Amino acid sequence: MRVADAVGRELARLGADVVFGVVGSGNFHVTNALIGGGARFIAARHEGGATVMADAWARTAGRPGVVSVHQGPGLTNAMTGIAEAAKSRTPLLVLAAEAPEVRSNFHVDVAGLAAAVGAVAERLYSPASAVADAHRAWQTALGRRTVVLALPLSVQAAACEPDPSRGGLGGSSPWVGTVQAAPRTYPPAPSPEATSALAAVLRGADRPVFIAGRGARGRAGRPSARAELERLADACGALLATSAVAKGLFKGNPWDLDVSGGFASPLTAELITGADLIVGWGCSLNMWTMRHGKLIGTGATLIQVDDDPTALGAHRPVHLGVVGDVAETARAVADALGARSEEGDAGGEPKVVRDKGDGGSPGAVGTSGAAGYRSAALRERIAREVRWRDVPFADDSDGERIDPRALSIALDDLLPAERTVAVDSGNFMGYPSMYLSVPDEAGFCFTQAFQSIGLGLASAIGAAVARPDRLAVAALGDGGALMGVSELETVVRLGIPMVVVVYDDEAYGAEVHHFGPDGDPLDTVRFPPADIGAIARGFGFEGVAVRGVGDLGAVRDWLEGPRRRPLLIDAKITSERGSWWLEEAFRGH
Ligand SMILES: Cc1ncc(C[n+]2csc(CCOP(=O)(O)OP(=O)(O)O)c2C)c(N)n1
Ligand SMILES: [Mg+2]
Repeated sequence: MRVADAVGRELARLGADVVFGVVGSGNFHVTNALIGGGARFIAARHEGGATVMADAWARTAGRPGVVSVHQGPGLTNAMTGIAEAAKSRTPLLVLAAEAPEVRSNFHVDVAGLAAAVGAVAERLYSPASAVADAHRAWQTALGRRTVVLALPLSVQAAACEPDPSRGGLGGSSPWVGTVQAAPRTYPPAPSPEATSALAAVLRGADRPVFIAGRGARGRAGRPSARAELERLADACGALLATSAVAKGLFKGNPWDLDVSGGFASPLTAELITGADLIVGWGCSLNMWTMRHGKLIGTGATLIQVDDDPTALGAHRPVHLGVVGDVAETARAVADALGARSEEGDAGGEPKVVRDKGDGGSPGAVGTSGAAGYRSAALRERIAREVRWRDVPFADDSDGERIDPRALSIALDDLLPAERTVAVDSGNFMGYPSMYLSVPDEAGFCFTQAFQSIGLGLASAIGAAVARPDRLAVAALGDGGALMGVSELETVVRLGIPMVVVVYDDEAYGAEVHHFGPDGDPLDTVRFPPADIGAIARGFGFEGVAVRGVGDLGAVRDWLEGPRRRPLLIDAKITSERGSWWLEEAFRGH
């Protein structure tokens, strides 16, 4: 058997069941072997798109993504997506054909490229070791790493016969003996000392807030840590928030403050700033999530729980760092606090012991739990005010252009609740992130760790493939939309009934708002109007221009069905105002 076939088959057997890519000569056989092994292959139109699709698929499905690329330019085209995935700790395996001979036109330093963007470099070293090498790469990816597996052309083409005495290719692998040892306990439980220390701090807290991050999301077949965190939060009266990448995790909980950080609503920011204890659960508490520390009240205690010891204190000093899996730690600490059992609490109302009636200050400790930060009046206030769409604003739609807030609120009303929202980068990005609700954390795909524009459409495609039961909504700026435009064809070809919303200000708005106030010339970042609806129609979309909420009838009609073609909404938005959340971004440059 050829190495390319053995490796493809083996990866399919290990669980690579959806593979994205762009096929050239160097990854032709390995891709076909994956398909032969049962994988579904999704052809993208650009390797950047393919990689982002695989990344978004992995985030949404909670399993390792796989992307297959040609040697040389296939890999260099994929680099932005690889950087995004690596920074996001997405479990992703990049199958990168390699031309090792320096004289080859296709030669690049694959390992160097991988290392340059924080990915792990792996390689098929020889025909004899190739399948074991692929195993090792898969295992490393499972450990939440983005792995670039170089597939040298000569090794791929060589013969490799599995040892028949050890079972051959099939149900049980002849190479499993080479798999890296699993961590001693998985998921890692916190130490008893750390558990009691955290329980003691929670016991003493008057106004605790939990902020859950990526590490609280479900992965590798495990559900999210929502149930465990809610049980613990009930026991100590904590309010619940998330970082942007975990938006939706506590959807429906009456104490959910939604996203902390730049996207936080005024009430969310007020309540987090008022906390005397903030616990980051699988959350780095970085400059985005904490608004450069502005959301941390004077004297507040900071705690971080993470299964990766190197994450603790990486962005800001914490008073206590706990090494442990989020769900395991929350469960252990809830037990230590004597919280009611999960079974007993299932579906039960969160406890509010006594209302002090002041709308914000903590209630009294009761027998079945602690009021902590919670009171009946605060619960009502959260229900009334926590969503951005409930914050009053002066609508500056003028008939020619629609206010992006009014647009987003109208779309939130129109689009079905079962949706997956994927957001590109740019000035506009806060509008969909803040005004569109999502059903849970899998319903929000936020590929922003590298702050690249142009990834939003491919993110939406990957998420849509993972969750075909939900309506995929890609929210893009006009710049990002045109940068990633080739994948419109992929949406049409795959028959995905997607809604693409373009917040079209005919500019790189982020730069306009960044430099405009200084009086700098802006010609390099402004563009003539483009009929993006017509461009989309050329790809096979339905395309509509929207200049006011009155134009959204076309969206309503489309949603009613039969949704035969995907829909692109070219929303001509007002753009007088820079986004307030971007000030944070620019401070982080
Ligand atoms: C790949 C890449 N190139 C350039 C940038 C710099 N950049 C950040 S936002 C932005 C403008 C994006 O324009 P658009 O998609 O229309 O969104 P808007 O800011 O107008 O809302 C640019 C060019 C970037 N982040 N990523
Ligand atoms: Mg723009």
